[in-house]
Amino acid sequence: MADANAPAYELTPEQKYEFDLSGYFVLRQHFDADAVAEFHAGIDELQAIPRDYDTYTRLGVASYFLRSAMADREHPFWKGEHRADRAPNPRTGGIGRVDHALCGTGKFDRIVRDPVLKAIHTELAGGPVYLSATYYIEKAGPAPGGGLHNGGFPVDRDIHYGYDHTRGRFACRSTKSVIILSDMTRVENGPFAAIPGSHKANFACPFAMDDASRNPMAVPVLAAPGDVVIFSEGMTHNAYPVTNRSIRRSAFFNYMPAIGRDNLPFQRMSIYPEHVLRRLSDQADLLTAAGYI
Ligand SMILES: O=C(O)CCC(=O)C(=O)O
Repeated sequence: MADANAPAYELTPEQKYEFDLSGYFVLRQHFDADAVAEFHAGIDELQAIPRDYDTYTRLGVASYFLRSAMADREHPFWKGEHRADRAPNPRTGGIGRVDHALCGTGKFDRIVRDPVLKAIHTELAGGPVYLSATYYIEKAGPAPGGGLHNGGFPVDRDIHYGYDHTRGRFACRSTKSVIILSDMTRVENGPFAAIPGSHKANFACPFAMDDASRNPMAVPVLAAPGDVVIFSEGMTHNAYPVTNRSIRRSAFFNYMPAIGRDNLPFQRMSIYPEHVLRRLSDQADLLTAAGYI
């Protein structure tokens, strides 16, 4: 008889080895074309939300500036200012990133409910996880890749990669699924950038961190729409610059085993607003952090 408690998916020995060694692996063609189209529609919905403090606060979505903008209605974001690598799409005016995306669209719910992603991130955490951040990134080329960030050194207990040798299981504090929504099979299109193995680094990276294309340790993670890049947030990462005029879109889902430094009160999510908890009431475990009061 099938075990009702068995996880929906278990990492293969190859995936475990690759994740442990490199800090990431790619699930190829995890989502089909219909799902990809629905996620694009979700981004369109998020971009259509008026960018004013009261609307964002009422829905529960957040500016990508997070705390600094959400705690200050006078923040330049509300006056239309943006970071260079988050400039709105010059062709559509669409904003480059909206945080707490689940609060502004139901069109990412298929990702929340995805049993395989849930099982993978649970296995990588070594126990139950909750969704601590959901957002998309859109860049209209040409656009910078943004600064490479994180790594094994200095140790950051809130995001570090871990493997528990005593129990023989992963013990990662923060892992992400990057759902690829546009063609990133060519480096010109600005694929995800990774420094493989950097989640275990014992030194700060001495190479250029402001641009992956100038860092000899970085590699492009080439991927197609429907692929999912699974990575440890402790691995040094960001993106390659988009050097042509393509539009680059991906959705980010962050899974953590417990509330960390960044969760309260305006950074990552620790509890979702009522309207999201109602809509996704079958996923309550993923939407609230253990121990949250
Ligand atoms: O745009 C990307 O692919 C990477 C973005 C990134 O580094 C992040 O969201 O932490």
